[in-house]
Amino acid sequence: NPVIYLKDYLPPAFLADKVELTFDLYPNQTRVKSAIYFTRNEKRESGLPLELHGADLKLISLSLDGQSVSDDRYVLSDDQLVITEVPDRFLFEAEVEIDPANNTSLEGLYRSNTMFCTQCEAEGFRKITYYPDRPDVMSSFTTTVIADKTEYPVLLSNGNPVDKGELDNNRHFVTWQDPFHKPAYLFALVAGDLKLVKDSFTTMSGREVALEIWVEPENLSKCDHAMLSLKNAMKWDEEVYGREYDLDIYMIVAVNDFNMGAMENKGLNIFNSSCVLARADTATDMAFQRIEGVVAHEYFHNWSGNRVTCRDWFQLSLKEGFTVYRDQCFSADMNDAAVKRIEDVSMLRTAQFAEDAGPTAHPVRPDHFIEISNFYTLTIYEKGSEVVRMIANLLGPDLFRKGSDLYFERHDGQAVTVEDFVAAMSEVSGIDFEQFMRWYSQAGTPQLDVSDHYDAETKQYHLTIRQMTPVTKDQQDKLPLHIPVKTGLLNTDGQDIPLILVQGEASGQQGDTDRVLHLREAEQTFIFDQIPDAPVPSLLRGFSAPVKLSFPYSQQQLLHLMRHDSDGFNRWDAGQRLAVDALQTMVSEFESGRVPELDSGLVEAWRNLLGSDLSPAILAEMLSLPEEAYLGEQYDVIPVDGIHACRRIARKTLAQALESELRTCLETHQLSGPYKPDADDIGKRRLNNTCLSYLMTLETAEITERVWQQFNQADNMTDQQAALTMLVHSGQDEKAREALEQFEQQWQQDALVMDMWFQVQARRPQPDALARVKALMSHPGFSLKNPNKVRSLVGAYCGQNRVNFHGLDGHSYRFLADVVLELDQMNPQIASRLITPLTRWQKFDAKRQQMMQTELQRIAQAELSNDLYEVISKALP
Ligand code: DPP
Ligand code: ZN
Repeated sequence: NPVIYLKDYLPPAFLADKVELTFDLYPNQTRVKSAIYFTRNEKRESGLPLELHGADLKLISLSLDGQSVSDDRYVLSDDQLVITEVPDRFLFEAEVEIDPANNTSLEGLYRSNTMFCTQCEAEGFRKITYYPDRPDVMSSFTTTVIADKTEYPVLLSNGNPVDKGELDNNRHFVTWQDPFHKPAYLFALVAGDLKLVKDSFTTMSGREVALEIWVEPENLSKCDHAMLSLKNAMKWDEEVYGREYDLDIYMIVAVNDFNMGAMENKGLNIFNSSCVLARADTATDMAFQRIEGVVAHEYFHNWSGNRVTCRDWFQLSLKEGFTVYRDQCFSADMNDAAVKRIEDVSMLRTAQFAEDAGPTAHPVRPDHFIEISNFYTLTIYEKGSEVVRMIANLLGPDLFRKGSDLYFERHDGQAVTVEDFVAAMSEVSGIDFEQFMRWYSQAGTPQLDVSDHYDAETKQYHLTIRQMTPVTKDQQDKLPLHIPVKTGLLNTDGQDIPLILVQGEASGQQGDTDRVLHLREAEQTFIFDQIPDAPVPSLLRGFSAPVKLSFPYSQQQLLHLMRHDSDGFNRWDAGQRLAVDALQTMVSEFESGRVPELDSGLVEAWRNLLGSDLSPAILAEMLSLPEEAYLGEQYDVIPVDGIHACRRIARKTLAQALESELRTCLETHQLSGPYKPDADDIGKRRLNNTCLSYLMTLETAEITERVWQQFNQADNMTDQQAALTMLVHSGQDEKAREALEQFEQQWQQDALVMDMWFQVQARRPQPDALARVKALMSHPGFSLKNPNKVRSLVGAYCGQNRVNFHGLDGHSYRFLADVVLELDQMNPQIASRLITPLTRWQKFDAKRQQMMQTELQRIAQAELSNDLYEVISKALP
């Protein structure tokens, strides 16, 4: 299992000027003919052989400039074709045979139900034909697709259709031409019996673009939201980044079997059906919002990814971090910005921080890998986005726009590096990013410890910040980072104090009420002048850097921030800190055998929230206790049972104490009229279901009946699914069984809705969960070959049902190892992702650690894919 290093990067020996492909599609014996015009790259020495990638290919024929290549001139191995003594310019032609129907890895060309589709990022094109499968080889592609006319009436590839016609034996063909040079990872092909939803968009320069969403016939009614999202994204990218679409046609295809969420192939996006299909009665608000975000994300890649791509895969975050940042800003503009920020930060702090502290921790730009598929991670995407966000905040909106304009213009058509991006930002702003670049090379979540001191005599306020990045598995030495800490100070009335900084570097003007402190040293003191009384600091406003920050807040101070902070994010965060403190106290009581009781201060804070005039969406966020996973992150050794038990007790205590307030809240925010997935209605539904699920902890017949009514009568999936979850996760087994049966009856034909049905059961807290999950693996709707099903059942159980997954009998650990071993034979990418919960053994007690390690060792004994091997070898003690 060779390790690939960034420092070993060399430009390609040959460039491809032009590529012509012909696919003769058959499920088991597809023939792929390629004609590639190669030119020796002047950046490399002369005389180098031609090295092409290739995997699972059967070579039929090979020729150079029309002459077949004799056996002694090439070497064929498992993953390469090497031809020696080639001229400086030549035409390479090959024919290979592949077997899409047996391609269960879902990389390269494969079958999903009855259609053919592709996934080439990162290194899937080599499963289609021999090619320099690396992003710095960019070429124009012409693709002819031939298939049976009846079974595959629709034949798609990148670019514009330029020719089509009939052939013998009921076959037909379409030829597509993509004028834009692209790396092979952006190649796509689809063939199937698909139906079309069509619309159009007029670009800012007045060009009309055809928008097409291709789906299986039964899904025609589920495309409106994706289409609307696409048009909004196109308009937004013109307005906010000045970026216009460049082809005459933009296609999206929905596919049921897909490893990722979606793929930005030039002109022909291929989507996991879960990220495109939505109808009020089948998809939740969360799904609607995810679709909006993913459609936009893939669209934005047309510039941040396709027109300007990555030089090598170590630069993955160059396109992903930037594009996530872009889609987050888009969603914030389309919805409630504060809620969006809260959701994104919650995910980052829960899951990315855990990754950054675990055995697979890696920098935003990794410097080595075995299998690049393992690096499509929260660190590359979400932390990568936070790094871009910090740059954007350091520059401000106008300079950031100038910087992105420069980056796109200067590098259009090129494959570039993180340095090129940062150089553009530095050039337009004059900011020195040298220290900042450590964010790209240093793994681990920085910890900031802040202390303060108020001097009543000088009226000065001192903030001392210490930073420390913990060592990670493969990086021992960490250097101080350049960290923007957006700060405000509240006076006793809750108003922001004008900030006059007399020591320390900060952006903004003297007298502003928000200043971004520039922390550069391991320890630094910032001094504010003319502060009349001891203030309450509001630190890291808007979550201005992806760090953990601790400050010895008193309960009074947190209540003050919760009520008055002008920064919506920090108002929420103050409430979360209060709740974490209260829950940690309960967990200590639980651990020492006492009966845990919820601090009455928290009850009163929540009562105040319910009486406040916050918007429903923010109120719903603020009323939600931190998730078990986030609470777990606060410990070195996670008290799994204590966290689960105490969180339940806390929820019930709140419901008992605040029953009438919760009922009032529920009555005040009832919705009327048809379902709309807009920010207001989503916020109201979320608030109502939050209140209802608190009340459900009381398990009275009346509340259960109310939930049952909602389950039965809801005209939208958000309310139906929320009610189903409340029933299935309650202690009322009979009701749970009835609801599940009815739901299955209603939705068994709809695979995406059934994913939720699997998930709700996988997350059930009752101790029968593992037995149920095992039984559901034999359900006719379940398949180990379908990633959505695996994620909904096995992934949800192992990743989200912590109290059962970490059961002390160790059965769940064994179960996960068994599933992963079986899955690795079919789909290595999904197998190596699914194993994640077992790799986090360091965070558990000795007994659990030992059982988890035993399973990892058992897996290590087997013959493994590169993907799984890399993760297991990092995770083993
Ligand atoms: N399809 C994945 C994404 O858009 C990888 N590019 O993030
Ligand atoms: Zn992406």
